[in-house]
Amino acid sequence: MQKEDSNFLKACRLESVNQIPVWFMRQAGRYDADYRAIRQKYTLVEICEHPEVCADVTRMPVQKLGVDAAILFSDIMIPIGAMGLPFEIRENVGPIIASPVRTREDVDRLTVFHPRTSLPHVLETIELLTSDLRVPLIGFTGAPFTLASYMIEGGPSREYARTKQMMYESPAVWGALMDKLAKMIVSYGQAQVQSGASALQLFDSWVGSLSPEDYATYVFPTMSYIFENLRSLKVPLIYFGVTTGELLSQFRSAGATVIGVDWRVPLPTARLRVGHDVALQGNLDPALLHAPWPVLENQIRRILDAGMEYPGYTFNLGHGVRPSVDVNVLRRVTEFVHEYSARHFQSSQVMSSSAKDGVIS
Ligand code: 1CP
Repeated sequence: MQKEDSNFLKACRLESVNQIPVWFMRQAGRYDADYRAIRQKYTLVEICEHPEVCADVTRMPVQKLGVDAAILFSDIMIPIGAMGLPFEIRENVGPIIASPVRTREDVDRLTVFHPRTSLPHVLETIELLTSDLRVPLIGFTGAPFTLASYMIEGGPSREYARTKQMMYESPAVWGALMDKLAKMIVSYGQAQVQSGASALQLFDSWVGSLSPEDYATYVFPTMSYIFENLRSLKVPLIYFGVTTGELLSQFRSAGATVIGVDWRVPLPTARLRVGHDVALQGNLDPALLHAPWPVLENQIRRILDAGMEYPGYTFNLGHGVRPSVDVNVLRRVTEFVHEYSARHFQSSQVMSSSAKDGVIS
């Protein structure tokens, strides 16, 4: 089967599928013993610098879970290092930046790099993967607000106080930072697709900390620019953030073609907010992966019943897989989504053909 005909890409293009495609955000990672063993030998950044190892880590969830798409193993911070801002990934914390971006001079020092020269290993990994993966590969980047939050705060944050302070107090500096990140994201996204990625996801994990008004003023123009410039690549452009229920209509008008929904927004509500000409992706609460199976199954059915109402739906979590999840549960969820949705599509086909027979006879 050509990757173009895969259920995942069909769902992203709003075409009909014979079963609902599944993948999991953060599907490669610490819940998996083989990943933990590789991490004994390499840091996360070192994995990314070794294309063979990085390709293996990317393939693992496809082989083990039977998911319908692979996502490049990387981190949203990798291109930030290439912009000349050193970072480290601290165990159980996340990205740490020793010299955060606070002034106009700090922004001006960031370089807009050429992915081929500065991140050749990322593109080599994509090339390796697209030659032998049987499912589409999703490339990704962080989106400007979320990247800026790490760059300005210097690490993970809860309040984003300094980030918002720069936004409100120094809009010109904020604008310059957004512009630089947007240019980086466009060229990095283009390079990933040119190397073989079949879709791009923009992770704006923390943009839900903004009000709809502030999103419209301080982020929307940058996101529109990015989507406008990535559109000609003709691949699905997935846009995801946490607690972004009130921003979903703006996600759609910014130009995303697939909207990632977190678990706080029921899918029918998300549909009302984004309309019918974009695809949806989501939205099981990752905490449910620890629930007893009957509870979990019930909630998956509820999500699938809503998702399958319209073409253009991919099953996923409402945020990333947690390290404590049992790999067997992820496998069982994947199988259940496939089987349940295949039965649904088969029976609706039978119903529509018997309805046709009824008209003829
Ligand atoms: O070394 C480790 O194993 C540490 C955990 C880890 C992993 C597995 C980090 C540190 N990054 C990653 C890989 C990663 N990061 C992937 C892998 C591909 C896959 O999905 O299988 C992806 C897509 C990311 C993207 C990423 N990094 C996001 C966006 C998605 C999300 O979960 O919201 C964010 C916010 C980051 C920053 C980051 N990197 C690592 C951590 C622990 C964090 C979050 C820190 C925080 O809470 O702010």
